[in-house]
Amino acid sequence: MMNRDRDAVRKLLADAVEDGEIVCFSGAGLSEPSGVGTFRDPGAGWWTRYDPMVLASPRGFADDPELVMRWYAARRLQMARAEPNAAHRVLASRPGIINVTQNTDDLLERAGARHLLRLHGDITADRCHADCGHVERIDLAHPPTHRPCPRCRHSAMRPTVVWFGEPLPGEIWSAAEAAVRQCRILLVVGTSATVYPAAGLISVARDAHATVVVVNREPSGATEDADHELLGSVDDLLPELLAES
Ligand code: BV8
Repeated sequence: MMNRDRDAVRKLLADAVEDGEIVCFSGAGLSEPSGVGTFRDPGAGWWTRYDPMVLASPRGFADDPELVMRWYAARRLQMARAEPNAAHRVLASRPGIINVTQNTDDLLERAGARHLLRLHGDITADRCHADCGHVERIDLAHPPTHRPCPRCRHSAMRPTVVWFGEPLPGEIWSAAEAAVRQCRILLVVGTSATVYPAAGLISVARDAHATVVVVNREPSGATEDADHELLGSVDDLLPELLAES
């Protein structure tokens, strides 16, 4: 049964104070109030200007590495100007919450989140696409464009993110699944819940009889699995729902 009652959700979250009882599964909507483009919002989303299945893929990189690295440079410049918002900060302030994020930005870390699992990698570094082991931290305010790997010179440098068609990092995925299996509440925040296997964590939570609470600006792929769904902006709703009582 869908329950949009904020007070019931606030009490549910307040009662879950032990470490790991709450897993927060987040997507691009969590960083939207910080001015970071989402992926599917009409008009604003990166996906409306470029086809993500092309640009965020090994094939897209092989076909046009200059375009792909220009796309990442534009996103990195936007992230360089972004600050953690009130939703990042309240999630980071509750040490018992395990944050499992699809986001590749560093805003949850900068807000102080300690227990963080990043399913789709980290946009703040580049690595050799041939996996020779060379990795470079990126200054988001001065993002690099297409360049060869300086160590092996067999391939080019690419962001340390998970592209479509690439596997998620095995240890992080296993840790995320295990955390969701053991949680009491899965808090689904700011995601269309359309990318797999990440979105499959919602079914993992339901199968483990956890309560699924969705906080999103609009109905999403998580709506049908939600025990509670609150519609609104994350930076308004989360501080209210997770305020220390
Ligand atoms: C895999 C990193 C297997 C890159 C991302 C064909 C070939 C291969 C695979 C597939 C295929 N067909 C399907 C698949 C599976 C594929 C997939 O799921 N495709 C989808 C499109 C159908 N998945 C994969 O390919 C995955 N890998 O399957 O590997 C494998 C196994 C072994 C060996 C080899 C292969 C890899 C998927 C990872 C892709 N990388 N990102 C980069 O960032 O450039 S995914 C990308 O989209 C983001 O990282 C994000 O994680 C993801 C989902 O987006 P959301 O975060 O949900 O954002 P979105 O804009 O969609 O929604 C935002 C929501 O927030 C909206 O609902 C909006 O209303 C709300 N909102 C906005 N503002 C606010 C708000 N809510 C509240 N407050 C606000 N202020």
